[in-house]
Amino acid sequence: NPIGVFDSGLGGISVLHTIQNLMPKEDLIYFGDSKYNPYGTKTKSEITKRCIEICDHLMERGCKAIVIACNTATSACVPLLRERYPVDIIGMEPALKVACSLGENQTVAVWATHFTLVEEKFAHLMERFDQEHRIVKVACPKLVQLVEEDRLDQQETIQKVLQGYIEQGPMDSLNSIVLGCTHFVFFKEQLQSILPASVSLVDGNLGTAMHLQELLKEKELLNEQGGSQILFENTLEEKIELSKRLFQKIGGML
Ligand code: DGN
Repeated sequence: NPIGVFDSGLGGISVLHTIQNLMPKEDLIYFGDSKYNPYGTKTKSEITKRCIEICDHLMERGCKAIVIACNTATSACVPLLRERYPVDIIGMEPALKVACSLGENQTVAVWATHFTLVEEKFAHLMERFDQEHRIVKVACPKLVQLVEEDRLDQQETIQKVLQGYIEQGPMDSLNSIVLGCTHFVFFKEQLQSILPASVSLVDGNLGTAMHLQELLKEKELLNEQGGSQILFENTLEEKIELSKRLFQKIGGML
């Protein structure tokens, strides 16, 4: 049976790639909800409704586990989805823990959607770290748009947008930026090239993929043999070709 992976659009393709790297023998279905993108500016109940519809669909497809490859959707409704479905539901979380484990007194900028940053789930996460570290939140909606609109080759525009967000965070003694939205991982290289080499970029993709692998192993659901098949679905038919292109751009194998 396949593993279902979904996002509000195309950002989760970066997670899909990490999953494929780690578990090359699994069949994967990627579901992008581009028609309803962005989730970052929607209400909790709107996001939850979309997520239920998508998970119902992935269950009908026989998925043995579902990855919410979206920090925003995870903040909105992961407990509810876990109660509702009989398979493992794995979510995303801004990798603040990783960023704060890089040293003492870290200065960290967390880039995410507005929704993720104002939700309770993130407030709890902050509480665990903001006594000992300096953490600044930066909402970056334009980066989501650049991916959805197929504008990743517009280097100059991207540079300006990234620079603007860098300036919204703490510039002095910055140790790391947490990429707390799956769309942002596509900008990793370019962002690293305009930051001092001492600034680390941290994302939660590998953590999520490893967690998924552990859960599948526990239940003896890991595929030991066979090649993987990847199926792309989207609420906007015309985004499927772009999905495949993005997947290959970051090194995914079709
Ligand atoms: N990719 C989503 C996330 O990780 O939060 C959000 C994108 C959006 O819908 N704004």
